[in-house]
Amino acid sequence: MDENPVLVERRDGYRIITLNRPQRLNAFTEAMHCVLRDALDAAETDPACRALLLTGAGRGFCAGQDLADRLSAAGETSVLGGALETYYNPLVRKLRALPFPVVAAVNGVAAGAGANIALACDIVLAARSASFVQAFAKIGLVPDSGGTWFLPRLIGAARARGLALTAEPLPAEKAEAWGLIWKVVDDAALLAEAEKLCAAFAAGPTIGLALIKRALDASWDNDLESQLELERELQRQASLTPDYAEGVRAFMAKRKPHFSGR
Ligand code: T3D
Repeated sequence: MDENPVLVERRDGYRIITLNRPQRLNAFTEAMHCVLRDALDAAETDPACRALLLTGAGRGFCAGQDLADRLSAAGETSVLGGALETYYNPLVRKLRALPFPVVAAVNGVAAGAGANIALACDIVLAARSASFVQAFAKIGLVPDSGGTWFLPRLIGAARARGLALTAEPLPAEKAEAWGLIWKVVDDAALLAEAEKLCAAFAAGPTIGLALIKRALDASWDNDLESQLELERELQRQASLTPDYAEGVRAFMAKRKPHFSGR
């Protein structure tokens, strides 16, 4: 059993969560899922937390499910589905629904569910040496953790099928060029860049940012008419926040806004 499969650091206005099983490229065990779930719940309920940075310890971001837990001593596998229902699916839902921006700093290889958990984050920064691998086909599985949903939407059907069916690694620079991720950063600059982004989000209009997440997520399933209606409603909600009033006042006074997150 790992001592600390997930590390949490508190910064001014945001938290850094580090997947911490570097000897297995931060592959998921049940214990790691449980600690991560608690860490995300704690961040969500802390009013001082207005952004989150997710990264991995060592040379990898996350290699998905720890396959050592999927083979019995007799060399047998078992029927899957339970872990998706209990752990992976709730994790993806939580990352999408957190009421502040989530930045993934993909420090190395992101494979299997590890790749798709990164894609579930709002902004994906990747080290130049990182890669994304839909490793599932190599072991007879199907991309999960939202992979079959995110991939075609982010990079189109042809590229999604290519990645999922061949399980070929996609280097970070190509992932950026294809629009799979936000930005590639030099390895040595990755964490500083991700922290800079989180600090900026932590000083931002948090409710407005959360509403932006909601609007963009809903757009995948809406027709234009429904989306226009949703934008009207979310704009109404945004306009009720003190941060909106502060934003307009600061603009008119030609000064920097001081957003409170309310
Ligand atoms: O409930 C369910 O099970 C359903 C949910 C499924 C979700 C999934 O994520 S299924 C997909 C699981 N993940 C994979 O299939 C990826 C397996 N890993 C790899 O293909 C490769 O390790 C990488 C492409 C990620 C990296 O390759 P490389 O050459 O850079 O590193 P490596 O030497 O393969 O790995 C380093 C160590 O990590 C190695 O251990 P060792 O030999 O040094 O003791 C390797 O065995 C270990 N490791 C890497 N990934 C996993 C792992 N150990 C257990 N599980 C892993 N997923």
